[in-house]
Formats: sequence, C-alpha cells, structure tokens
Amino acid sequence: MHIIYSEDHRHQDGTAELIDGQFHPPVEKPERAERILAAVREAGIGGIQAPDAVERRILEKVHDPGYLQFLEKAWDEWIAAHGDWDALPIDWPTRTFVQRLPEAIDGKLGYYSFDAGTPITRGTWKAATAAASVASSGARKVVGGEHAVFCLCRPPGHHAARDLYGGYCFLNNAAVAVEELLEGGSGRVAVVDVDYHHGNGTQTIFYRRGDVLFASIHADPRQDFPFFLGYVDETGEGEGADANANYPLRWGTGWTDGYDDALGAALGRVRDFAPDAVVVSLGTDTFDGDPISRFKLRSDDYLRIGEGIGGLRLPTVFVMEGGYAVDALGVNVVNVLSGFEDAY
Ligand code: SP5
Ligand code: ZN
Repeated sequence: MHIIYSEDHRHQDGTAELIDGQFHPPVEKPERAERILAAVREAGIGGIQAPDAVERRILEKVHDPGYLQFLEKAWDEWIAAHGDWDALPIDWPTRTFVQRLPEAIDGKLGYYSFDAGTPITRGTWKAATAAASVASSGARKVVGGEHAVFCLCRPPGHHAARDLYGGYCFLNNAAVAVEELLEGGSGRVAVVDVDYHHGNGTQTIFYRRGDVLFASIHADPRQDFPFFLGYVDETGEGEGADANANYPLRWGTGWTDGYDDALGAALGRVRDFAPDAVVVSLGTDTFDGDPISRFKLRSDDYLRIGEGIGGLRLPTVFVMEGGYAVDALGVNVVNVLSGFEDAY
C-alpha cells in the first residue's frame, strides 16, 4: 500500500508537556514519525509520497472557521503577548461559566482547548496542516481506486473537535479523510479507532451523522484521558442515532482478557453498517510498554488487529494517531499494516 508522509511534521516540536503536575519533554515528538517512516520503509510496505495541500474547504467541513483562524494566528498573538515560549492555556470556560470568545490570547487558548498538555509552538499550524494534507491526499488515493493507504500523520488528530484542540491534536486528520471519501463517492464510511484514548473529537464531529459510523476501543473514561466522553451509552443522536459505538476497557487489559473480544464486536458493528470505505484511527499506545498508557498488547497482537481490519475487505485509509514507546513504534505499526495486507 502507498504511504503518504510530509517532513513538515517536525515543525511541531514542543519544549514541555505538563504530565502528573510536572513539565516533561513532550512524548508526542518528531522522533515518533521518523521511527515509523524508517520501519515502513525497511519492511517494504510501499512507496512513500509527499501530500498535496488539503483544501481549506475540506478543513471547513470538519472545523469551525473561527477556530481555524485562531489556530493559524495563535502563535503570533502569543509571542506578541509573552515571547518565544510554548503557548499553553491555563483557564477554561467550564460548567456555569459564559461561553464567550475573549480578546486576549490567553483567553482564546482556553476557549478553544480542553487540556493543558498540548503546546502550540511556532510551527504548530504548519505541522498540523501538513498532517491534514497527508490524510486528505491518502483518502484521495483510495477514492482513485487504491485498496488501502497509510497516512503517516503527525501531529495526531482524533482528539480535535469542531472547535477544540487537545490531546496533542489540532486538526482532525481522520475526519478530513472521511470527508474526502464522502466527497469522492462513498455513501457511508466507518471509522474504527484503536488508539488507547477515546477519539472524543471524531465522535463529536460525526455524532449527529447517519452516514458515518464511529466505533472506538479505548481506556475506560472513568480511569483515563480524555475522561469526559467514551462511555457505552453514547450511541449517537438525531440522524446519527445508533451510528456511534464505544468499547471502553479497564486498565491492564491485554489481548486475551478483553481486547480481542472488543475488536471483534467493533468490527461486527462495522460489517452491519455496511460502509463503502473504512478509516482507521491507528494508535499503538495500547502497547504494553507505552509510557502514558495502561493496556498490555504485545507486538504480535498488532498483526491480529491488522488481520481483523483486513478481513472486512473494504477500501481502507489508515491514519496515524498515538503511540509513544518509540523503540517499539515501528514494529507495531508495520505489524498492523502487514497483517492487513495478508488478510485483505
Ligand atoms: C493522540 C493521543 O494519543 N493523545 C493522548 C493525549 C494524552 N494526554 C494525557 C496524558 C496523561 C498521561 N498520564 C499518565 C502519565 C503516566 N505517569
Ligand atoms: Zn492515544
């Protein structure tokens, strides 16, 4: 399968991430994409191509125009106010507070975000739009007749909602791929999200849509980030009723004691939905050695994930999300893609 990659990902390179009350070097770092690129190249997964720029029109199908303008200008406003240091929010308009966009950059950061772990830097807009371009160009390849494509997106996207950033995500790359597939002639698209964290952004973007199924396997929101979405009883609304399926799993879950069954159930939902194409939000932070996660998958289990998805025999766009154990990141991603190709 073709691989789409942009070296502009490296412009997202924060100085610090707030984890457990302390500033640490960000786990979401350029080395991640470089390791994955080296591994897929060495494994001979397919040819590597640079993307064409995503159209603003597509970004505006996924995101609020005011949010996009904010992201594009946030860094300039931040350095004018505070100087050359990562921009981080510190106040939010939560329950009972008025939801009104402030003038000052500090207020805007809180208005458009949901966590303090996602630094905006000088290169954030450039890197985030490059990742969205990777997803857009990859989906267009599938529209053009390719059976599958791997979009090596970085920064990730599944936590980004219509007008919110967070969870290391700014633009929702998977949602961009969905919109390209729909525009290219797919009547129905299923998103399968196997990142350790619930894809709260993707879920909310499509929550009222009947033509897009969102199925996600993730850490139980009672225990882990993003905490406030990802429960079983979130099943969609309006036209989107019954087109949302969450499979939360407890800390410590491994392949045989929960993950395999949840994947089977999620893929069963996809089959019943009978989509024309699939977008996979591919996170490998479900790995046993991941520094911020608490599932217990082993490298071989990723072959099984790929085989399960390949068994759907549907045109598939893989969109890279999380995965922070850099030494195992390459083999885990390669295993998903080779398992898929073997089963397809
Ligand atoms: C795309 C993606 O995987 N985003 C994940 C964002 C997670 N941010 C919160 C991380 C909190 C880590 N807390 C556990 C630290 C272990 N000591
Ligand atoms: Zn994740």
